[in-house]
Amino acid sequence: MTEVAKLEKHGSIAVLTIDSPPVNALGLDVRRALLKYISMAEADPEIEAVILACAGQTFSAGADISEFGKPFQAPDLGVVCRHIENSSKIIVAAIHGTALGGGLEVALCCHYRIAVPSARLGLPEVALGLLPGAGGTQRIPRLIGARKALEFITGGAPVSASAAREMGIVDEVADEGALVGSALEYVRKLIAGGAPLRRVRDLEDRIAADRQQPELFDEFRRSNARAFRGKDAPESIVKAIEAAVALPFEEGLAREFELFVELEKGLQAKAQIHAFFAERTASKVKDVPGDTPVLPVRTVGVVGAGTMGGGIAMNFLNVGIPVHIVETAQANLDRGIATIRKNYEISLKRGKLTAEALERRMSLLHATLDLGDLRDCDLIIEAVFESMPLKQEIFAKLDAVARDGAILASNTSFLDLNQIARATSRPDHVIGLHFFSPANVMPLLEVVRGDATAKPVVATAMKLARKIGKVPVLSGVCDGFIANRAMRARTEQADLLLLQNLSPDAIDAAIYDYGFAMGPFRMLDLVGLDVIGRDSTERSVAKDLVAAGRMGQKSGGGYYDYDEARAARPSEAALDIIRAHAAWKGIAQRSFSQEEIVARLLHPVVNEGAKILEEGIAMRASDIDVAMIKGYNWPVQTGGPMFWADAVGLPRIVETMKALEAEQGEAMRPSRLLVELAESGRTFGSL
Ligand code: T1G
Repeated sequence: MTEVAKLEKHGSIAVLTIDSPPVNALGLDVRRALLKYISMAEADPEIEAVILACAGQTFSAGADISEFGKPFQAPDLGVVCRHIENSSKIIVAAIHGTALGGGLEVALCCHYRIAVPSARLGLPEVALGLLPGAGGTQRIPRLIGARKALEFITGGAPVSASAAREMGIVDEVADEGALVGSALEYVRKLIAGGAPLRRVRDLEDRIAADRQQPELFDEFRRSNARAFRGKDAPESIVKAIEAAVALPFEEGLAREFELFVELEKGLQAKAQIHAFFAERTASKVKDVPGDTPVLPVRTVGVVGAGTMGGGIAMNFLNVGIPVHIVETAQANLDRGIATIRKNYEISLKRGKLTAEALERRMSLLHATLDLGDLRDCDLIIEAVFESMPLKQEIFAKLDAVARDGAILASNTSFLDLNQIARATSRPDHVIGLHFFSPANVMPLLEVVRGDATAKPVVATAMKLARKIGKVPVLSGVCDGFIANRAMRARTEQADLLLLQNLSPDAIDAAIYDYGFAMGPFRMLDLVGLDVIGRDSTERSVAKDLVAAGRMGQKSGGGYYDYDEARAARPSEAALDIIRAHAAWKGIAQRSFSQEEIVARLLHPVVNEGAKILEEGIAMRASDIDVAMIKGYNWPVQTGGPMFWADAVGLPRIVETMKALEAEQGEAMRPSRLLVELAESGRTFGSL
C-alpha cells in the first residue's frame, strides 16, 4: 500500500494529513489510511482530538473518479464516513483548496469544520451524472434545509468558505496560509469548552420544518424542468433529498445509495465521466512533452475591437493580463471599448464582479490606432474580417512590428493558417487561436497548429488557454477545423431534410429531444436570417425567407411565426416558401420516421468526426467530443458524438451513411476509419 497519509501529534491533538497528489482523491489507499490512522488515534489515550487535513493543492476533491466502472474494493467511503462520525474523539476537518464531492462528505462526517477564506466547498457529482453517494444528500439538508440543498446539489457549484460559514457547512474560517495553526487553536478551544461530539446526522430541526412543506419538491421539479431535461442525475438527487426529509437517517442513507448505484450503472454517468477525463486529456499534446518550456505571455495585443476582438480581450483582462487593442478608426475603437465596459457592467449588476475589479480590468486595456503600439506584446491575436488577403496584409505588418519571439495568432474560424503564416518571416511563431462566440463566454478554444508552428508555441497556447479559463483542443489546419466542420454536417442534413418535406419544427424537435437546448431553425431565427449567409450569392431558403420579409424573431417571422412574447409557432407562410424552393431545386419529397431523423442529422457528424480523426486534424476521438460539448453544447449526458456513436454501434452509423451516400453521393460515403472499426467490432474509444 502506498503511504498516502501520516499522523503527527501536537500535544493531545493529532493531525492526520492525507497526501495523495494531485487532488487527494479518496482512492482505495486513502480510504484504508483514513481507517488505519483514525483507529490509531482513537486507541491512543494521549489523543483528545484529531484534525483531518490534506497536503498539496487541495483538501480531498472527492472519490477517485478513475475507480468508477471498475470492480469495487472495500472499504467503501460510507464505511470510512461512518467510522469518522462515530469516533469517540472530536474530529475536525481543516479545509483548503476545493473540498468537493466525497471530500466534502468526509468533512461533513467530522464533528466540526474549519476552512481558509480561499477554500471552496461543493458537491459537483451532478456534473458526472452522479449524486453524492457518501451521505451528502442526507447531511447537507440537515445543515441548510431541503430547499437550499436542492439548489446546492443539483447545481453542483462550489461555494466560498465564507458562504459555507453563512450556510452552516463550515464552523470557523481560519487565517489564510495558517490552516493547521488555526485549526490547532480552534480545537484547543473546543476541548476547553467541552464541545460535544456533534454529528450532522443528528440535526433534525431543518428537515422537521421541511416536512411541513411537501410541495417544495414538486415546485422545484417544475421550475427546473427545462434545465434538467434529458438528464437522470438531477431527478435522482431530488428523490434522495426527499428521502432525507421523509425517512430516518439510516433509511435515507440506504435510499441515497440505491439511487447512486442506479446512476453509476447508467450510460449517462459513463458519458459524463468520459467527458470529464476527455477534457483534461485534450490539454495533452502527444508530441509536445508536458515539460516543454513555454514562452512568456505578459502582455497581449488584439487586432480588431469588434465582437470577437472585444470578447477575446476580456479573457486576458479577466486574469490580469494587460491588453493593447487596435482598430483602424476611432469610432470602432470607442465602440469596442464601450462594449467591453458594458459586458463588465452586466456582470457587476449580477453580482459576479465588484466595481473595483471592473475598473482594474478596464485599466489594463489600452486602446490604439497604431499597430506599432503592439511592439512589446508577447502574443498578438488577429481578430479581423475573414478575408485571406486582409489577414495576410495584417500578419506581414505584425511581423515587422512585433518583438522577436512574439507569438502571432489568428482567430480565423476556417481560413488556411499555413497560408497566413507564410505572410510572415516567423511561421514557427504563428498559431491559430479560434475562440467561439461569445469569446468571453464559450469555453472552447481551438488551438490550430500550423505545419511550421514550433512546439514551445503550441505548449504556450495550450497552457495559456487553461490560464484564461478556456478548454483547449488542438486542431490541424482544414476548413472549419474540428467543431465547425463536424457541426456543418448536421446543418447540411437539416437543410436537406427541410427540402425533402420535413417541417422546421419536426427537425428542431428531434434535436431538442436528443438533448440540445435549441434546434437549428429556432437558432437561425434567433440569430436573424438576414445575417446568415450574407456573404454568399447562392440562393438559399434563408434568402427566400428574407426576400419575403421574414428575418426571424426580430421581424415576427422566419422559419416560424412569433407572437409579441416571441413564442414560436409553425408557419404556413414559411412552409410555402420552403416548398417552393424545394420545387425549384427539384428535390423529391418523402416522409421520415422519428429514429431516421436523428440518424440523418447526427450520424453524418460522427462520420465527419471519423474523417477529422483519420486526417490527423484531431489527435483523439475524445478531443472531438470535447470540442462539440464545449463549442456547441452537445448534450454532455451523451458523452459527445464519438462516445455516443460507440454506444449506438458503429455498424448502425455505417448503415445510415451508406443510405445517405446512395441518395446524396460520395460526400456521404462512410469514412474508411469508421468502416474499419465497424467491421472489426471496435470502437472510437478503443483507439
Ligand atoms: N478523481 C480522480 N482524478 C481526479 C479527480 C478525482 N476526483 N479530480 C481531479 N482529478 C485529476 C484530473 O483528472 C487531473 O489528472 C488532475 O487530477 C488535476 O485535475 C462518493 C461519487 C479538483 C477543481 O467531481 O473539479 O466524490 O490530467 O486538471 O484544474 O459522493 O480537478 O493531471 O492526469 O482538473 O486544478 C467528485 C473533480 C467526484 C471533482 C482541480 N469530485 N475535479 O482542478 O486540476 S465523485 C469532483 C475537479 C464523488 C462521492 C462522489 C478539478 C479540481 P491529470 P485538473 P484543476
